[in-house]
This record gives sequence, structure tokens and C-alpha cells, in this order.
Amino acid sequence: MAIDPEKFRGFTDQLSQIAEAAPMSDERSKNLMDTAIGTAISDMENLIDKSRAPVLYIMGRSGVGKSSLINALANKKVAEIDSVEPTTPKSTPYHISFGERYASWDIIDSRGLFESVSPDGDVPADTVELVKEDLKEYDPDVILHVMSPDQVRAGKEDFDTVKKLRAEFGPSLFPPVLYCLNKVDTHAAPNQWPPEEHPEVAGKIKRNLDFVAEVIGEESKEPFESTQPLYGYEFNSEEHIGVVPTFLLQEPYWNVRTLSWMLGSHLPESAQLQFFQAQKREELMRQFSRSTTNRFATLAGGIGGAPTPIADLPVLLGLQFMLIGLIGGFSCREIKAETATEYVSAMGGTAVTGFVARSVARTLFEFVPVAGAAVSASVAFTTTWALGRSAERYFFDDETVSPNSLRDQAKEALEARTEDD
Ligand SMILES: Nc1nc2c(ncn2[C@@H]2O[C@H](COP(=O)(O)OP(=O)(O)O)[C@@H](O)[C@H]2O)c(=O)[nH]1
Ligand SMILES: [Mg+2]
Repeated sequence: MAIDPEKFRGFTDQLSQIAEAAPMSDERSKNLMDTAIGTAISDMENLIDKSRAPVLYIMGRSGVGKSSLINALANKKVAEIDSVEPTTPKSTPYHISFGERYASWDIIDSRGLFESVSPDGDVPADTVELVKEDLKEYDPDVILHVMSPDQVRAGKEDFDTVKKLRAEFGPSLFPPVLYCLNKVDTHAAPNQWPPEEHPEVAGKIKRNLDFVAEVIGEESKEPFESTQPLYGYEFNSEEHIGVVPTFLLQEPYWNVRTLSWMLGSHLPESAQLQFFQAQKREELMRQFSRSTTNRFATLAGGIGGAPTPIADLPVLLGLQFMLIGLIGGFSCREIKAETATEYVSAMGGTAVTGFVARSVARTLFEFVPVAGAAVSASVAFTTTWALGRSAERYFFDDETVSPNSLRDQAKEALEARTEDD
């Protein structure tokens, strides 16, 4: 089970009941509820209601692991590995459907693209035509350019091909490119894996990543994981997303999670939910929960884009209930009021079954450290943040951690936020 846009709509219809049942609720709250929750819902709309399949376009020479990459990302066998690719350029579209996850993907495997690059490095007309037609037909969100270490240094014309194509299209029509450096195990002797435990191999991988960055002219690169350039770089650029090393020969694959997260976080918002949900990679949905918690806390605290903090207590509770439901949904529980209620009653130490708005509102109310009905910006932020993280622990780890015990962490998150702004 995962987030179904239909069910999400049913769930949001129930939210106003929380505000109505909250202590100190009045007419004014009811009206505010509609606007504030309306903002949160429309914020989630791009993500959930307008959710659509991501469209990925895969390029790379024969044998680099394009089919392996499709299977590794999708977490199931979709593409034939070691298939004989035609010598003429021709692409294969896959529509992959993940029924029980309410998700589907479109992946276009542009087989043989670089095979037709002539030795002098020119891009033959038929290749350019193929890519042009493909881009027009499929309108991909991202291009994944797969290569292997031995080609990185020899494959200048591959990079040039993409560059020329981009120039021909104009930068705004050409999707951003993410480079996947596959087969990094070829840097290692059989007993030198994984690279985290073999600095020599790690060094070779990093040098290759640096080389890619240099060839494509991306000076401003950041290690994607702040302490670990080994997992890849993210570029500060419209043209290139980043470069990520992988091992895709067999499970356990190596570093697919980084590739997935970098790719997913650069997709248009409407394509993100289906991209992440499909993969059955809990870690990704957990990160997704965290970014939603940050978003809701920010919205509640009136920081960043939101004009005013949600000072009205009943409205804040409604917003928090929605966040809890969403996190339940991201953890693959059914998104409905009963799921959020289950968390709330676990936190309150009361066994409430079903959806009882009044007891839910009362329990949530206990976590807001204020007297009276007005909530300060920092309280709105920290309480929402702490609840989100606590809900994450409950739904993802089966742990009952009171939001109160996460308050210090929430304050740190708030300080970090305020410094960012
Ligand atoms: N050593 C090694 N082999 C790989 C890796 N990924 C894929 N392969 C193998 O490389 C061959 C070509 O892979 P395939 O996915 O069919 O490449 P494609 O032609 O680009 O679609 C297959 O035998 C794969 O099993 C990897 O990370 N390391
Ligand atoms: Mg293939």
C-alpha cells in the first residue's frame, strides 16, 4: 500500500473535523482551517493529486549496463541484460507499472546511440535525428548517461555528442543530464570490495568522478553526501545534475540509493512521488517523509515562503494530523484518518480505534507547549517538526518516541532553518 491520490482526497476531507473538535475551536478557526489546510493541500497537490509517471531517457554505449540500471532502479526485472543491440540507433520504450504502489514509470532505452558516432567524433545525422525525435515524442524529465570507467577517458566524443545535441536543441528544451559511472568494480581486484573498505579503489573511483566533472566543465561540484565524495557529486548547474558511481552486476548493488535520491530530487515535483514510491526502498521514502516534515514545519512556522505562522491552535492540529497521515502513507500504510489516529493514540497512551476526532485533537493538543489559543512561530515549527519525526519513527521503525523527547532536535532544526533564510 502506498499513497493513492484518490484516498488522499478522502483523507483531506476529514481534516476539518479535527479543527472542529479541538479545544477552543470557534467559527474563526473553522474559516482559518479552510485557508491554512487549503494551502497545505495545494502544496501537496503537485506531489500527490497531480502525480504522474517520471520519464527517464537512458543513453550510453552497448554493454555499459543500461539494462542493468533499469532493473536496479525499478527493483525488478524489466529489461533484458546482455541483449544483442541493433547496430542502427533505435530506442526501446518501457512503461513499467508498479500496481500495488500506485506508480508507473516511463523509461526509454536509447540503444546503440553512441555506436554510430564516427571515429572522427562527428555526430551522424541519424543519431541526432533519433534523439530529436525521441525527445519530442517522450519529453523526458531527465537523461541518464551511463558509462563505464574505461570509456570515461576514451569517450570524449560521447560527452561532445551530448554537448552538441544540447546546443542544437537549445538549453531550455534539453533535459538535465545525470551521469552514471557504472562498473566501478573494474577498478578493484576480486577481494577489494566494497570500496568503503579499500581506500585504493575509492581513490580510483573518485579520480574518475573528478575527471567526468572536468570534461563536462562543472567546476562547482559538491559531494552529494557531505563527508563522502565517493558516493558522487552534485553539480550546481542547469545542464548537469551530477555524477554517481555504481555497481550493478548483481545484488547487493552498490550506491543505487544515491543515484535514486539524486535523480528523484531533480525530477519535477509531479513525478517525484511515483518515482520514489515504486522502488520499495524504505530509505528513500523515509527521506521523503523528512522533507515533508520540514515543509510542514516551515509552513506552520510561517518561515520561508509562508507569510504568517499558523497561530491558531485548532488549525495547527489539523495541519499536524495531515502530516501524520502523509508519513503513514509514505511508509506504505493506507492514507486515511484511522492510520493517523493509530499513531496519535499510541503517543497518548490511549487505545482509540477508528477515527475519533475529539480524542485525537486532545492528544495532539497535549504536545503543544502553550497556554491559550495563540501559538508562536517557533512553537508552531518545533511542535510540527517533532511530531513529524516521531511519526516517522512510529511508522518506519515501529517505535514509540514521544514528540516531547524530540523537542531539542526540533529547536536545532529551526535554528538551522533560520540561518539559511
Ligand atoms: N562487472 C560489472 N558488470 C556489470 C555491471 N553492471 C552490468 N554489468 C554486466 O555488463 C553486461 C552488460 O549489461 P547490460 O545491462 O546488458 O548493458 P547495456 O547493453 O548497456 O544494456 C552484463 O553482462 C551485465 O551483467 C557492473 O557494475 N559491474
Ligand atoms: Mg541493454
